[in-house]
Amino acid sequence: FYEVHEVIVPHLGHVPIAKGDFARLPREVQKFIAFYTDQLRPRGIYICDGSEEEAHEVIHKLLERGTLEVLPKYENCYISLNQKKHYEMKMIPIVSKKVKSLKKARGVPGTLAGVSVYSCPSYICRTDPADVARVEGKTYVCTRDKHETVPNSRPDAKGGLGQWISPEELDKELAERWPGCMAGRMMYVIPFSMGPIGSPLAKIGVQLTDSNYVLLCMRIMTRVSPKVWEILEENPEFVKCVHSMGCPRPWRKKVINHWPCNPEKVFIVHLPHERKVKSFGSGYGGNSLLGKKCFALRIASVQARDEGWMAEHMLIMGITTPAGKEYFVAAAFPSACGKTNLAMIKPTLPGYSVRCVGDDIAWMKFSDDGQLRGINPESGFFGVAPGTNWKTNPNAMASFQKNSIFTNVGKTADGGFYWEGMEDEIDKDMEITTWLGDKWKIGMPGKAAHPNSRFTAPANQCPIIHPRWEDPQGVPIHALVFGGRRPTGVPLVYESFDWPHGVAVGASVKSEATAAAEFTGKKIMHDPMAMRPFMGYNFGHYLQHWLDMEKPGRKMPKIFHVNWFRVDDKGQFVWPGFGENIRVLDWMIQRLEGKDVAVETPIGYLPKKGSIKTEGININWDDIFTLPKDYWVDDIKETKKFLETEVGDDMPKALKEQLEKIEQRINKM
Ligand code: GTP
Ligand code: SPV
Ligand code: MN
Repeated sequence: FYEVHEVIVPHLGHVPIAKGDFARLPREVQKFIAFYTDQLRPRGIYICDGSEEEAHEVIHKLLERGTLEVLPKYENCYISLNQKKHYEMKMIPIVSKKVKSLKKARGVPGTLAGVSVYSCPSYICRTDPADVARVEGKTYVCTRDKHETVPNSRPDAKGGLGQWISPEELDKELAERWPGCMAGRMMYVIPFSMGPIGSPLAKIGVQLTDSNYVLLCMRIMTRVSPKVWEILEENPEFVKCVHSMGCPRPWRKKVINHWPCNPEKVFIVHLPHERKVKSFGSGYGGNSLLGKKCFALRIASVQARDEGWMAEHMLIMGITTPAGKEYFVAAAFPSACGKTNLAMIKPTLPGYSVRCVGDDIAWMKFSDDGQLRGINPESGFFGVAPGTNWKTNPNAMASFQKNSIFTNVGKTADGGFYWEGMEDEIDKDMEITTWLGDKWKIGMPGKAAHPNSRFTAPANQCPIIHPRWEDPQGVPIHALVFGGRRPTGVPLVYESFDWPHGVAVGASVKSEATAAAEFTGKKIMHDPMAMRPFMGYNFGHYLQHWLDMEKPGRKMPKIFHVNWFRVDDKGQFVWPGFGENIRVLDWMIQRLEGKDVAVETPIGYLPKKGSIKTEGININWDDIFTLPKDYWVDDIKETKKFLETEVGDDMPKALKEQLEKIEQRINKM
């Protein structure tokens, strides 16, 4: 446990350094800290070192304050399911009175399967119910030139592809939020690497935050390490991330669930030229863990544009065939549409094995030999909890049995996590406290967990994490996949004819709205490349960047489109999904291996009847693969209109041509 050193750094005035050695930080970092200390007025500066002691200290504070609650471990769950014999338990020195009494109530410390248990290594957190998802409406990119950020769209455009703010307007918005916003709070300085530390594909960031919950999650999601300071001594470039919950002391309003935030004033802005992110008012995932969407997608997409690579909202997985050949696939699905589940699937086809490299973000670059290679810039999973269970995603379940944080899930009376989808895995009569704090039981109206409740788990705890997931050179990417929630009309899988057609397929991605952002209802939304909420620059230029990736000498990956979410007239999914999705991956691999298992259709190559292995599952081929002409005539018309209206003048010519060709083919169906 730290002592507050009375170190007073002259140009910071009398703001104590609670931990760390300010004098030894790289010069640029000192300036960054000094500037924001002056503006935000925290009560102290805590320079993080990523150590275990630091985690214990922060957890201790959060438990004492009540933001986190201990969850007892999952004895019954994994023993009865015969999961890994047992997980090593970490001893966490918890000393607060409150926690001691909790431990007593459960009879901990005790033993389980011969392992001493001193305290539970996972935690549950309930946010202010007004702070539960990304807030796209309050997320901006600021550039002097508007056209750099948003396309020259047509007058009737709705403007969903990026949100621009001028520097002048930004100054006004910042002025009414930031000055003094950390008063009475500690400012944590977090040095982190996106990607394996020292990898040529990795990038450095430093985040300032007044939330120790955010620090705890950043420690899981990124590589927090003092080694970052050494890297910055050689190359002082880093992405400057500043985050505040926007709740200075003394608190002027009631703080709900020990989660001080400022929902009315949420404001997230990206300054791509300055490589800077400023996020105010929210502690939720994509709004506050700035290494994730803000840096690794919005800022990095600009870096990728400038440096000739790709920053995408994609999982990366390795699939080893029964013949022992391994293929790597990167797949982009909109938020809450199945990336984490696919990245970790437990294949149902014999002889196949899958290993996970990443579940949300891919940074990819063509190497000199023309091979696309990708890394996962993150080091943890921030996954959707509802729907996850030992049947649908046992690998995710195993990943979060320790050292994990559960946000806005329910809690069982025996101290476990609970969410919709776990009905068959707990006692039906179990008393549950919902994410809103109400008493609840299975079968009662309402939900135990928020639909966007999440687990935050270290990637290296995933039983199928790929041995090369931290390879500094990345893994070779053989295929790209797009998909979304498409209840009608869209077949299980199809393959694009070539790279430009594949780009058109990606640009046409649509999906039913999900709980990952502020949208409600079952509206079908456009989400080109699954990147609509995460673009850092003009979407038209981004589509051109995709087209420009194709160059002589490069091995262009095949591009596929999948849909796990087609339903029949009773609203039931026509495809079993999850582990059975290996059957679709198997078909893609047959295509990568040059097998003649496809038929040409107006939208792309579809599987020849019978070429998807369907033994052992009960499906109707036609339900899954028919292409209703009326549907597709309307669909391409609507997609073309959307892109032409929204991307307007910036629509790449080659893409326009692709869409026209698709339309012509469909009209001739
Ligand atoms: P983000 O973390 O928001 O980017 O989401 P994601 O794309 O990683 O989605 P995730 O894998 O967490 O899945 C979201 C929801 O879709 C969960 O409730 C899953 O249970 C459900 N889901 C995932 N895969 C399938 C599938 O193959 N079939 C069906 N029916 N549902 C699925
Ligand atoms: C998503 O919404 O795509 C997520 C969750 O992965 S968040 O980190 O909140 O963006
Ligand atoms: Mn995501």
